Parts: sequence; structure tokens; C-alpha cells
Amino acid sequence: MTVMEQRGTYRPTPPPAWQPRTDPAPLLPDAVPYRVLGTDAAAQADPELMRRLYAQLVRGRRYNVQATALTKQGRLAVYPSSTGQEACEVAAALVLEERDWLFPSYRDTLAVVARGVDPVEALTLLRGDWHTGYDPYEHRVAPLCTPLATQLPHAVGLAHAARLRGDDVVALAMVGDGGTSEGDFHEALNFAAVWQAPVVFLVQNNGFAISVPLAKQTAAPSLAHKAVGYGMPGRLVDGNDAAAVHEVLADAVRRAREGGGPTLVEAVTYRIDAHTNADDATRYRGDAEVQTWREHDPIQLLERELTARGLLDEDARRSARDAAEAMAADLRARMNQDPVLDPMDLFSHVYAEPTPQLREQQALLRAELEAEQEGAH
Ligand SMILES: Cc1ncc(C[n+]2csc(CCOP(=O)(O)OP(=O)(O)O)c2C)c(N)n1
Repeated sequence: MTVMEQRGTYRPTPPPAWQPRTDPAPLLPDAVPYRVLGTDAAAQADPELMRRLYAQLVRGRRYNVQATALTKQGRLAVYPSSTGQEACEVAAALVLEERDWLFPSYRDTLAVVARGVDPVEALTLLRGDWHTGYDPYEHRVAPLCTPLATQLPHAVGLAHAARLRGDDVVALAMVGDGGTSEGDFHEALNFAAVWQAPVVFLVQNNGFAISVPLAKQTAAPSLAHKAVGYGMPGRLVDGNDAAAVHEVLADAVRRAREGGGPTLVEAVTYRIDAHTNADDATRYRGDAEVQTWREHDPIQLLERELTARGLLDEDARRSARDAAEAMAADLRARMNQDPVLDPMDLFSHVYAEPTPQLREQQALLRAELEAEQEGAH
């Protein structure tokens, strides 16, 4: 007896018509990371913008080297270097309008500085001095964020609120490959897509979350593919190609500004230095891999393109180097001065209304400091 005979006259009704809510095809990333430098697309790139990117990359590299040296001199507690990732850092800062907002992670000091924050103030948190160290509203840069991915829901909230108020503001939020495994990443992307918030997520896939390689972090085809599940486009770009990162981010920012909703951009790059000065990267990766990426250096890539096209001569190179040296000398000099800190500041700017416990602790500390002062006289 066939199955149909067993069922007798019963015929299931067809299910309600189903189709995907949006066509997933346009959301899919390119098959390989998008590149501009060294390809025909470079002819379309704006020479002035490329020269600005170049000057900022040189300055950024110098900043990384100087900040790392300051950790060795005991002037800076910790520094997560972005050497090798300067193209992402600089493009993220330069792509935004003044009225937009940047939401950086702890690794994104260069983006913060390229956006205009004072180079010393940008290191305040990493120096362990005083709260954020800079006024987020002055340059529209949120505090450097250490808890992974928590800056992402903040960026979505700000972007959504701006849209509700009718303000023309785009938020660009930066996160690492490891950060994409966090719940905050999921929640931020989901809300951003549902609300069509004007936000751009830039994932810098630098290969590692401290010592954990990407293969142990995710089974996704690429991090850009994660966008599709939330209903937003994912873009894959060569993260060491400053012109390509700038172009892809500029498209995403334009789309967000025009009401087209969020985009997830995965920039494929590499962390040349250790996770921070407290990490020994030789314990989990080989020199050969690092060398391969050194040969795909963001500064060299741009320098070769500009030089080949007659857009960068020795004078321009020297002036970029001199400006970077002057910035480093100033950074060194100012970081070598001991900061004057008031321990009572611990209690400022935390709560609008301090809790009774905090008031109690504040009084205790004040009494202790006064007793110390009296003892000194
Ligand atoms: C919520 C949270 N969990 C764990 C950590 C500890 N932690 C600091 S950095 C880091 C790795 C992050 O890697 P990734 O997101 O790839 O960024 P990268 O440091 O490579 O820029 C971890 C696990 C943290 N800061 N926050």
C-alpha cells in the first residue's frame, strides 16, 4: 500500500506562499577583498585624497612606534599598536563629516587622532590617568572602548536617535574580528538593520583576538557574510589598501546618510605587532606569516601607486616624514611630563547623583588626603 493510499482522501493544504523578505543576493560581499591600489580602479581615485591619506599613514605609523616606545620607558601603561592597520584607521577618520560620530575600540587611537583629538589626550585612558581624557563632544569621538563590542550598540543608539530627531548624522563604529563573537555585536547589528539606522560597522579583521586566530573564532565564510543574516549589505575590502577602504566606507556612509540603512564592512588586514606590549606574539605565530604581511604594507602600497603616477616626489615624502617626526617629538616631550592629578576626580563625572556609598567613600578619601597634607606640614 502506498503512502497516499494509507492517507485515504486526506490531502494537506499547501502552506501560505513564502518568499524571502528581501533578496539576499545584493547583500552578499565580493568574492575577494576589493582593491584599488595597483589595479585599474586607481585611475579613478582622487589624487588629493590619496596624498592626504599618505601623509596620515606616515604620521600614524610614527605614532604607533612612539607610543610603543613610551610603554618601554614606563610612560604609558599599555599600548595596543595598530601598525599594519593604519589604512583602516586613517580611512575611517577621513571618511566622516565633522557632524558625524566615531565609535573606536582600544586599538583605534590613530583614528581618534586623525579625527583631530590631541595625540596626548588620546592616550589618557591607556596611560591610566583620568576617565576618557578628551571631550567626546568636541570632535564627536566616543571614548576608546575596552569592553569588546560594547561601543556598537552605543553607535546604533546614537545614529537611531539622530535620525528620529532629523539630524544629518552618521555613526561609524570600529570593532575587531574577535569582537564579532560578542552578544553586543549581534544586538547592535540586529537593531541597526531593523531600524535602518545610519550606522557603518567597520570590522578590522587583523587575524587574531590576542592569541586566538580567526579560524578558532568563527566558521562563517567571511565576517562580511555575517551582514546577510541581519539584512544589511556586507562588503569585503583589502584593509591595507587605504584608497579601497576609503572608497568602500564612503559608499557605506553615503548610503547611511541617504536613508539606505547600515552596512558591515570587513577590512582584511594584519596586526604586525603583538596584541599589546604585554603580549609575546612569537608564542602563537610564525615569522613567515608576519613577513608575508610586511610585504603588503599599507604605506608602501600607497607610496608605490602615488610615485608611479607622478603624484608623490621626494619633497612630498620628506615633508610627510618631517611632520610625523615633529608630532612624535611633541608627543614624547609632553608624555615625559608627570600629569598633575587630583585623586578626588575619581568621583567626578560618574553619576549625576552620586550614590550614598560613593559619597561615603568620597568623604573618607578627602579626610585621608587632608590628614596626609597636615602630616606633610
Ligand atoms: C567583553 C570583553 N571580553 C574580553 C575582553 C578581553 N580582551 C581584550 S582584547 C581581546 C581580544 C579582542 O580581539 P579583536 O576583537 O580581534 O580585536 P583586536 O585586539 O585584534 O583589535 C580580549 C578577548 C574584553 N576586553 N572585553
